[in-house]
Amino acid sequence: MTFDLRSLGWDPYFAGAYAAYDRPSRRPARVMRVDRGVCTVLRESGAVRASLAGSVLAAAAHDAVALPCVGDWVVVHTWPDRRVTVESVLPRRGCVVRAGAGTASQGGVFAANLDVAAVVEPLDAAPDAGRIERLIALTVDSGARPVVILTKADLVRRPAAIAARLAAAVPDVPVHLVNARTGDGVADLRRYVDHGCTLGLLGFSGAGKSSLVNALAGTTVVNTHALCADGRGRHITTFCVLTPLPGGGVVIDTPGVPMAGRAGIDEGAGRRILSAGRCSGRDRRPGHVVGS
Ligand SMILES: Nc1nc2c(ncn2[C@@H]2O[C@H](COP(=O)(O)OP(=O)(O)OP(=O)(O)O)[C@@H](O)[C@H]2O)c(=O)[nH]1
Ligand SMILES: [Mg+2]
Repeated sequence: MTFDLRSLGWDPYFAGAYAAYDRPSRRPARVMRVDRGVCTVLRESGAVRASLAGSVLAAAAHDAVALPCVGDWVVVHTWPDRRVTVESVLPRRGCVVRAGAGTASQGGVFAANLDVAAVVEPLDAAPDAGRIERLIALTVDSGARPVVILTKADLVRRPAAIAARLAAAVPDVPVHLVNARTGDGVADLRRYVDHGCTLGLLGFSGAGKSSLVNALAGTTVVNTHALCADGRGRHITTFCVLTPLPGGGVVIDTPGVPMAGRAGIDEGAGRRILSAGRCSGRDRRPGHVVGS
């Protein structure tokens, strides 16, 4: 399988940064997954595992943020014995840090180069406007545009009324109602991956992030699992994973964000709205539930 890099998010910003590295046997690639220091990257020719070159390890010794993370664009070198190494991480347009991590330099990089960061919140588990605001705060400075996706619309009696109440708490942020089981509302999310855009999904374990990835992909690409008897998620997704979608664009699934505490998050930041990304579908009416 081959990929048009533009459908994975390659654009003039990254092409400009890559120009300095363009040499025979080097190619740009996007990080799909990082597993114990080994990256799975997508090149035009498909997915390949790549270990980290000494230059990347040396940079990471000074600052953990220099380590490649999911969503990064990197320069890979294919050696004569067909080994592939990550030689450099191209400058990020932005990255999302973990709740409580404070700053990226504390090593909490979650995912890089998101165009849209979706806060995923299930309707059946007492959705909480404060929690949604805190997750939106995580996207501040990431350069991504925040949206809210309310999942499990089939499990409550008046989903539209709950959505309208939550939407009022996050002015200027589009709010979507989705039922991943039937696919209702999923088509509206596709606008966020138009033109090779990158949609990242953030939310607590069991919120339905991986189910959304599968619904967007139209097939099962990541595992999901029923909740525990007490309604808690099982932390089924333990790595960030980037999935290319049919028709272009990519979605990044993430492990459940820890919900305890709010250290390192500027409360006011959650109320500031990020600058618009380069995606289409910029519906920015205050308190608006998309599709209602
Ligand atoms: N009824 C209903 N169930 C859903 C919906 N979306 C997800 N689920 C179920 O919720 C459970 C958890 O979904 P996941 O997609 O695994 O949740 P997750 O956010 O990826 O969880 P972690 O990987 O643990 O972070 C699964 O049993 C899903 O089938 C929905 O729209 N409606
Ligand atoms: Mg998951």
